Amino acid sequence: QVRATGHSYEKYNKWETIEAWTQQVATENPGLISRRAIGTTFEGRTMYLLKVGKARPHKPAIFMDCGFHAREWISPAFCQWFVRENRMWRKTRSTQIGTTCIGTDPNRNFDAGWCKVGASRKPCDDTYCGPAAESERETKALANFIRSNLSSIKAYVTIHSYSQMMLYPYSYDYKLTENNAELNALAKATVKELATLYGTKYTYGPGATTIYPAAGGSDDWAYDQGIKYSFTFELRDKGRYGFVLPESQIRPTCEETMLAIKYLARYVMEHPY
Ligand code: ING
Ligand code: ZN
Repeated sequence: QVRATGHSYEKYNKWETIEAWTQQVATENPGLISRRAIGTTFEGRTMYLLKVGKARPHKPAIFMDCGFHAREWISPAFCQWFVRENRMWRKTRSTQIGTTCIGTDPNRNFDAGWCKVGASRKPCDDTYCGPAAESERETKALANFIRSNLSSIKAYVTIHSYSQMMLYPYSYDYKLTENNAELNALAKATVKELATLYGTKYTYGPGATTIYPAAGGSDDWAYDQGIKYSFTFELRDKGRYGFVLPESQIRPTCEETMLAIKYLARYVMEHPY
């Protein structure tokens, strides 16, 4: 099997390597994996969508993204792992005038209680919500894609790190969703499944009370678009290594996360709406 130059599922790959890998997996698996561009980042890199699975019209889908936040390296590592493993086979860099500070927090930039709480209006802050909702090319592209495919997307999953949590809406408000009881039960069962492999303990619950109140997140936005199963995963660890999770933990982290995502996918499949 020919591999994209230097790519490893157990390393933190640089962007050029990941980009070559997206091309490679698509080419190597025609009829199973297809790649398309959904937009470009502020700095001109292409945003790729990998569609995994056998194509069929009106097929329900799960949309998952990785790498919203650049320092959360384990997140894109998991998306690469996921693409290889699936047996069905399946702060931005923007500048603005008036400040030398760069970037908007993509997870504060969605149109969900935008900049109401847990977000900053100061461009230099880590949680800067941007000049407007969807001001960023990256969030705009992602939101446009989801809006265009709302009838098929039954679940939304966004992978972050760290703190070992499974979160669901809402984070922009203390209100609970209409299906809170179901999301709670599903999260409970999913983190139980995750723990079966290495005993990794996840907490779970609505974002606002489980992690912190924060507006403009993609899971809240996706939920309010009508995607009833919407989750944020915070992968390993709980702070010992934090964002600099050692490469030796890529495999175990991805293996256990696979169990969780598979469990979730099966549940969503068996509960059509
Ligand atoms: N955590 C998320 C963040 O953007 C979050 C937590 C989830 C906030 C959903 C709002 C909505 O702060 C990380 N690690 O980025
Ligand atoms: Zn994050």
